[in-house]
Amino acid sequence: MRKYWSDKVREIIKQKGTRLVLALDEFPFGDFSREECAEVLSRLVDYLVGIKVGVPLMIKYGVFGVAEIVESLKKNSECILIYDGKISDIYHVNKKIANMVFSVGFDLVIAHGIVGYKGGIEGVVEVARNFKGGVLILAAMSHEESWILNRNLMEILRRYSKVDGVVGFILPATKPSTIRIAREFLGNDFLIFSPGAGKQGAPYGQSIAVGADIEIVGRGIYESINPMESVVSLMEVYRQYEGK
Ligand code: BMP
Repeated sequence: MRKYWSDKVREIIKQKGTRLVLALDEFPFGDFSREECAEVLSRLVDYLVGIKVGVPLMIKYGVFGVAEIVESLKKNSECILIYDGKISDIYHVNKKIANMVFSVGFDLVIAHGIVGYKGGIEGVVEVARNFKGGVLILAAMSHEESWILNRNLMEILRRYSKVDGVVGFILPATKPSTIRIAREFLGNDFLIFSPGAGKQGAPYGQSIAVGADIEIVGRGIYESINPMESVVSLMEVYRQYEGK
């Protein structure tokens, strides 16, 4: 599945001329009603490679409520849907979580690399293979005290790059050296998604310059007065990296 998902994501990047995945941690945007928000999202989707839905939205709307939103977005435009539960439990619980989210239409799920594969993330990977979905491994994080996790970067990359079903890694834009190191180690077969640009301080586009395929942006878009203007202006930033 690795080649399938990396080709698919890179094809959408080419088609849409952007590198952006929206982190949808809040819904609706500002004071919009749910209907208005759905409308804004359906227009934004043409300027997004994908949408990442996390735990806040799942708690608010439940897996089927989120599935409804997800399905309606997929109708409008090709778009990769990512569940960011940072799955990090033992094998059989991970399996249940992965089964639920893949069965409602998610394409990729994010799992915590530090948990370990055997008896842990293996549960997510097995389910992903059944659904022909993919797993993205969180290999380093963007926040201040993330060094506790990040010092394990090489071990996580070594371990998970051997696992069929793992299609890419999440690496922080706020720590560009982790992206450089990972790209050099992984080569071009794996996808790299990077959060941390905008509100967390990394300049937009920096993660792409050092080897990421995709930038994940949340508040910079959903808190913006004009989300459409924000996604269009980010396209200009990513245009510099066309063909990279
Ligand atoms: P924002 O652009 O609003 O800072 O959002 C960043 C998004 O990326 C959030 O959804 C967060 O869960 C995610 N993220 C992150 O910020 N740092 C990490 O190390 C890993 C993440 O998944």
